[in-house]
Amino acid sequence: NDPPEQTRTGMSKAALKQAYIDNLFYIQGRFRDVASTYDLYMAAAFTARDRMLERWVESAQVYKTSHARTLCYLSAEYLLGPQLTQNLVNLGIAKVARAAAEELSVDFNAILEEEVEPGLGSGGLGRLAACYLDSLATQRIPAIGYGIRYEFGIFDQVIQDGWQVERSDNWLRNGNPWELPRPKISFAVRYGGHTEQTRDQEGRSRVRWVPEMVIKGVAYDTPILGYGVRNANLLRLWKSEAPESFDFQTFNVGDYYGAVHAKIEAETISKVLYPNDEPEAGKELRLKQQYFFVSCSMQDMIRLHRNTVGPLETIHQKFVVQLNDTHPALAIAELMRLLVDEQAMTWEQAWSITRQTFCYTNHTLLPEALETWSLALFERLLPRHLEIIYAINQEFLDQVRVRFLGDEARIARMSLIDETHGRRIRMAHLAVVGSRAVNGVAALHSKLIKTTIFKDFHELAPERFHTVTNGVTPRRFMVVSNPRLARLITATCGHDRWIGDLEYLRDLETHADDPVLQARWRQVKIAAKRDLACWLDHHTGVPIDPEAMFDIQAKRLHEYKRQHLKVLHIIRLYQRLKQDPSVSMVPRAFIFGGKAAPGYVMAKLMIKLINAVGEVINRDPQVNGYLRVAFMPNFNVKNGQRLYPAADLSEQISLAGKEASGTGNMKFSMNGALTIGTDDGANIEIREAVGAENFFLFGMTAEEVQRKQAEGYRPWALYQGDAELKSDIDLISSGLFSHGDPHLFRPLTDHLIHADPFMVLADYRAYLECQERVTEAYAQPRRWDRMSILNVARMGRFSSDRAIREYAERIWQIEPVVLDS
Ligand code: 26V
Repeated sequence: NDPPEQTRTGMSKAALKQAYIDNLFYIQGRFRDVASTYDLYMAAAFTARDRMLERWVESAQVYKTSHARTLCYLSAEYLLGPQLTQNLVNLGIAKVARAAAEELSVDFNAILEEEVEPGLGSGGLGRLAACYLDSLATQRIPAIGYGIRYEFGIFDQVIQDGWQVERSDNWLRNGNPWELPRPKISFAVRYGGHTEQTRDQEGRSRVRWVPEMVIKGVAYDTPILGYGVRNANLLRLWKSEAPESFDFQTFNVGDYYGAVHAKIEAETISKVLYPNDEPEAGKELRLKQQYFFVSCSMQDMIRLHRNTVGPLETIHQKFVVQLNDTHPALAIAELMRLLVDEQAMTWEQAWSITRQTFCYTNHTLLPEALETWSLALFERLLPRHLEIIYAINQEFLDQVRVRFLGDEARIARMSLIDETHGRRIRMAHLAVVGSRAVNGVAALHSKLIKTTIFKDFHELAPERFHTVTNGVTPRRFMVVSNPRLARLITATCGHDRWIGDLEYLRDLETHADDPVLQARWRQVKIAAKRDLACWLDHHTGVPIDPEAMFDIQAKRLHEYKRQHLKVLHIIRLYQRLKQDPSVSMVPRAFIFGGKAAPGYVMAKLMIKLINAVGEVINRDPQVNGYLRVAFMPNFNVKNGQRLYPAADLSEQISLAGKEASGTGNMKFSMNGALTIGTDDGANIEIREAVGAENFFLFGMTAEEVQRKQAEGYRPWALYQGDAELKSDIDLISSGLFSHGDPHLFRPLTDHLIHADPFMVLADYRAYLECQERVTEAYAQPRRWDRMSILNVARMGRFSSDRAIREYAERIWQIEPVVLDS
């Protein structure tokens, strides 16, 4: 038993029990017998947090005294997911904490359901940032994650009459036990106004920015623990507020309403997350958000450097800044401004430091996804930064001119200013020019950025281009979300070292044919399928037989991800059954999950189509013994954790060349699902790792796609030339799935037949044939089990720990810092 003074840090069951009771009383003001489930959740969270703080303070101290090189990860999104179990696992007390709660008659599963997740991201990019935080701490890399403390995260999705309806995500409503407000860590952020030329005491010319508006950013810190180590890092999110000097008398004499309005305007900046896959369309607030968090973060970095080692000239030796896509690329201009205008450094020295500080990761090749800002908007909001960008551009283009004499077309292509679509600033070009390293997120993607969007830049400086294939954290996506599988793996391998070093999963390989393991493996899968079926029945009213093959596609709704290709497959099977009711078929449950950007009409129509097809199939007794379709509402981290363990088949069917990496593909495979996928993103590397014979590959390669597009792609001919394809599409236009209305899905079917930019029709046949091979394999359970075990055994490479080690060694040059004890 711990002595009573250790009840805030003790790890024994007795100490944890006492801590629950104390936290319930002293923080929630409740006795055990009147506490709500939410009170109990909060008490558990505070019990975990108390134990995290010790490691956190210790890490901060060691990082400071060791002058350790530190990473600043800048990301507009962090899709953290529920924190409690994750933190208990990383504290190493998941089991004993549950036992302690249960001895107090607390239903631990019920309190876990109470937790609201911080949905501060829209999809893969934000979740990647969260996996990297976990792995940075686990790999002992000193790091600070910087971002925005959105008051409203990604919307909650409800399905009404088959349509997506968005509900605001008021995640802070009941308080957030994981964060610590730091009111003393705050910075002024300025907007608008104009600049003036002045001279300093030595007579050198300087620029003064006279802003129109000043707000402040306040730090909110969340500790991030590593697994199996004492290291803890820091996620620092900025909240916007009106400045302290806000004062009705002096601010704006007599203008009470104007003053209140200004306060609201300041608070609006960190109010809401814009999904990153929504076209920005002149969203002034989004630009304000980007500058807001970047300015706070750069000021904080300078402050930290001053507090420790000192001379500003060495800041690039102390810090590396990693840009998670272009959303934080303004940091390059902001650091220049801080060094030149506020710290009186020369332009040359400031630029040399800046260029050595930043690294940039690109996450998409889609041309419509590359960020640009209209020059007029930019100038109005950030006049000084526009001057800085002009100066960077001029210097850069002068170098290009010298290298490529007279090649004016190249100059226009490489300029930071796009003059072809009304003058716009190209954020990707700013990111490349201001960084010492640029990387893609999978091998194919990294190759493609060098030959397409950054071809000219690659010709200029090939040594700056790198590749780091994405990874995901096995702590959350195996241990937390699939405890049955984790236990079976540990029992089979005879150790749990795989949790901290995923390559150890290889120890499973020799057991792949063991009938005993296979039987247990199947039991684990069916148990997860039962859990999911129960949840889906409860939330969608679609009953699913756990014995059916669970065929799952869960990801953002996008034409390039081709959820409609999956729908065509379902319709084909439906028609086959209707035409010949005696045909035998492996029963399949098709499960979808994913949100559509609120303004993306086609993606929302795809959701409606999935639900409409489901409605017809699920209630038709002639087919519903073989086919079921369910749409999981509100796919987020928490709901994802219900899907991955239960999947037999993982759908990764993007058009080759379009999915930069994908990370869901990794989460499914790590949980024993087999993949049906195209030659795209990380699919290619997953297939290499697990073996071609354990992966269902279909469709065109990225090269074939390029060739076909160059030749002139004609979907109409494909539609006319394939009777089954035609009849599947025609069935949608017939009104069968829309209560007789032939118009509802016309935008979708017309677009497929006449344009089909993501070549659904070109891959249709290959996809159906490949699905036949899937069916055949599933009909042989022992073969399937073997493939499933081998998939898990060979997924070690896709741990985010490996990805972080590659960044640290090849790109950041940061060494781990070991804490003793
Ligand atoms: C942005 C936009 C903006 C305009 C409309 C269409 C559109 C479509 C996609 C995007 C993507 C933004 C960046 C992003 O989230 N990329 C994802 O990053 C993941 C982590 O690297 C990666 O696994 C995914 O393949 C990639 O799509």
